[in-house]
Amino acid sequence: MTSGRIGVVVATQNRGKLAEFRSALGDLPVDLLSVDEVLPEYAGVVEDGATFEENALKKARAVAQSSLMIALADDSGLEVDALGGAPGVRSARYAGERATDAENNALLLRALEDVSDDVRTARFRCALCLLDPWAPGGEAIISVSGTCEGSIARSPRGTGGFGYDPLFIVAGDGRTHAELTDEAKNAISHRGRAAQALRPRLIELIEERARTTERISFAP
Ligand code: ITT
Repeated sequence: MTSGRIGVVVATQNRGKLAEFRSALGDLPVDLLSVDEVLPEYAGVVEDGATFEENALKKARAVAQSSLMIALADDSGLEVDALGGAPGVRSARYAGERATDAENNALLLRALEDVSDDVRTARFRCALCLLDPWAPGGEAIISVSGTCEGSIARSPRGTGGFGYDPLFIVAGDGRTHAELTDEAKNAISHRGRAAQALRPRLIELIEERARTTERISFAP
């Protein structure tokens, strides 16, 4: 880490999320470190929260407490209206505990087989939690969120992104998330929007840290 930058460990084992954070926030003086390099033993948390926010807080707390670093966690998923909001917080495990993206997508297509095009509406939601374990007075938590409206295609399209991206048609665009470049997805996606909401708060934190560092006098 170079001086004047802060290190933030990204509390995710999903490489797609990490890449999107690096693209959305990489211009800030922040080193977004992967949890694998900071905590090689980290095996994730039990994601039993009822909301994306609860799960994001749980992930951020686990990683911040183990690493003693500022941690950024993301909990996200797809809500399909015709399925009463499923898969929701279970998006990663929709087709089973260790389901692959292909298995989750196949199950989603089967579940929507008889659902007509006009009622295949859905949205991605993303809750971000940034936790600073060194904040004066205890841990400081920044929570932000983002959504992206769309609908579910009848077959996969595109090769970009990850997860349900090949099935998620962006409202008002017509392309799936997987047909967009990384930059174009970040400009409109649930995660990109949440990252934009986080940006000013993260800048404040960096400036606060810079002021604190100026007050520290190092022995010669
Ligand atoms: P971490 O918990 O380690 O961050 P994860 O992939 O298990 O990784 P979640 O528990 O938040 O993350 O599950 C989110 C799932 O929702 C993810 O596995 C995808 O299936 C789906 N998802 C979330 N954001 C997505 C996106 O931008 N594009 C496509 N699918 C997405």
